[in-house]
Amino acid sequence: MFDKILIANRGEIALRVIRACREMGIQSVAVHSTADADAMHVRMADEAVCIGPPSGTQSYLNMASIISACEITGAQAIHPGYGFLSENANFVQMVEDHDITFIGPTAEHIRIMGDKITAKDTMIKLGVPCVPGSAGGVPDLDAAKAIGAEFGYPVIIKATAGGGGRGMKVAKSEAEMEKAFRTARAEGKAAFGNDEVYIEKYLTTPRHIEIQVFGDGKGNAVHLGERDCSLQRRHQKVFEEAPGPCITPEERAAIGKICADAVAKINYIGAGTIEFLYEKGEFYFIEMNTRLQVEHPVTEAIFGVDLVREQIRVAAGLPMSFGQDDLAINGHAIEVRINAEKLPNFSPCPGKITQYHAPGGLGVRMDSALYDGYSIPPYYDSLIGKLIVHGRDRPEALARLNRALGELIVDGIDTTIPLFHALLAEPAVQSGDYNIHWLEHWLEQNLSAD
Ligand code: MV4
Repeated sequence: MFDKILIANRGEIALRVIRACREMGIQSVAVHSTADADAMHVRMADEAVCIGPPSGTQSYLNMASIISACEITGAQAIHPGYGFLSENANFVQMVEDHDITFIGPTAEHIRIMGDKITAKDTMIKLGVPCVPGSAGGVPDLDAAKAIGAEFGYPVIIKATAGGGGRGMKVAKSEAEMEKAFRTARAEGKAAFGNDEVYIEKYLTTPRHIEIQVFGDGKGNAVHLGERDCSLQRRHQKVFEEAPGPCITPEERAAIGKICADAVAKINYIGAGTIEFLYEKGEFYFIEMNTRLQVEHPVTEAIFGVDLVREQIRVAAGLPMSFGQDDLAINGHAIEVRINAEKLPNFSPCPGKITQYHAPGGLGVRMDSALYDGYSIPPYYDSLIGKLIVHGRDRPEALARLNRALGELIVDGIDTTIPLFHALLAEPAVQSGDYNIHWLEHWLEQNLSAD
């Protein structure tokens, strides 16, 4: 096992990893920008190294600085958290070239899943159900129109280097194809330097269901059920739950086995998430994320496992501490993302926290790097906390969320807390009867954003 791990991240996820290290008797090294000198992750880690100026590009994305920090402190492994360098195959390569262990998948797996055409092709070969559409890239407008005619409109054109909603355009008819095709291409080129696109049948009212998988890199893998993350705004998740309110145990076991078998077959190592659209009882693969996700705590809550501990174990060459037969769902968990944002437009709202009080009690977990008097810097993501509640069933989790939100105090800035009070009063949220478009429609009608 490692003696010392460097955490190449900040905020709540850095604390999350430091906590796992401490429970495992591993020393932790924080890295930070000059703007984060007073940040909680710097205080909580055993050591800290300043790696650059405020901008993410010059600090948390600065590969050379991070490797240097490892060499100076003698850290043997790097945990990337999520975002920043967590899915950067070149970084993984550089880490390994310096004989440091990357706590996460191989550069090759990150590369495969980072290119959406290669990812989909891989999943098809592994027997994972995908959205019907083009076999690989679509070279020109004529080929695009042929796909539209074959699968029927509407279709969606996606940049292969995209993901998370960037470089995607819907064409509702052949008349819309030219503009949609050119725009998706141009966005792919501008945002990622890659204009390759592929086309899928557009599913109009799906749910976003993602399967948590975990592999040991030696051909063994498990699934930890699904999370329903359908409540999103502009491709940002705001409310996530597990298990999915609409997924039956039979559906879970079937899609879970397909996913676990797929990642076992490629010797996948560590945590991964296979994202699906779910419509009319069918799962359709869209993307795989090769990292620990923001919403991993809802899975931890219902399965009673520590996913970060497992990531560290398999990275050190140890077996996972559980197999599929050891995993059973207990109750229901919900996470809400507390962002430093001002409603109704969700505009970033950094500033000084004059008062912070975290909720507590049975079934409540607050993952946050906030403290009284902390100043949220304007340079990074607006996520400032995650409130996760766990109950014996969905109604109990909802009631507990309502209770915990009432205890939570974040003064001095605007946050998304009022949004969750309002959402909990909605019959559709109470019944779990929503799809990926529900929140955008609700916001339009209730918050009149923009
Ligand atoms: C789709 C789709 C409908 N049909 N693909 C959006 C982000 C990226 N992960 C994939 N996305 C979508 N792909 C087909 N064939 C609808 C979306 C989509 C979406 C997906 C998940 C959660 C929220 C979403 C919001 C709008 C569109």
